[in-house]
Amino acid sequence: MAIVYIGMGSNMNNPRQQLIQAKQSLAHLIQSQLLAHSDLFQSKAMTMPDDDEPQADYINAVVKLDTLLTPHQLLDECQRIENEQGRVRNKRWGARTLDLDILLYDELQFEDERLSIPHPGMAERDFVLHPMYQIEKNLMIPGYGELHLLQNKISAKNIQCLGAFV
Ligand code: A4P
Ligand code: MG
Repeated sequence: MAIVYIGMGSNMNNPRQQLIQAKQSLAHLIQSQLLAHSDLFQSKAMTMPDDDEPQADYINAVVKLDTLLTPHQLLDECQRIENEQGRVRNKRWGARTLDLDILLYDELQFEDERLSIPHPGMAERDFVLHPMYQIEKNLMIPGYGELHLLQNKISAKNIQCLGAFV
């Protein structure tokens, strides 16, 4: 049994509703149990430096699960849920109905052509660290260090907590 954290994000087609629906799908995931979830957070879209197309704000949250799925099986399930919710991939960091990122899978550090764990960039992202810290104060992020130290370094001034994720 592995403990996993999944980051959820949406900035298209009623983001709040997208996250609610995705949380329900994750709660029904085979061989898995939803253990906890953060509040909902809103932030400005982080975009590619050369991308000047305006994007709507994101709504983000983090959920914690236990699972018997392997990392690749979990990625398949996350991509199935993204596709069910109308995810279209046109450009990197483009607007999306739903993005599910596997942030952590136990203490695993792993990289192949489909999967990088921990999720790249997570240790510098306010919209990942602050929701995650709500769920778990004492957590080691493999390769990056303790969550509370990382979270402490990242200002919360650019994200707004929208309250309970229900
Ligand atoms: N992939 C590799 N590792 C993982 C992992 N740990 N979890 C691969 C999930 N997928 C992983 O992802 C591209 C490929 O990454 C997948 O096919 C999978 O095999 P994608 O979702 O198709 O594309 P993407 O999300 O545009 O790319 P990327 O690099 O994953 O972007 P991020 O890091 O997910 O960032 N601004 C705000 N405010 N809030 C956000 O949530 N999110 C993004 C996307 C940009 N700006 C944002 C936010
Ligand atoms: Mg992604």
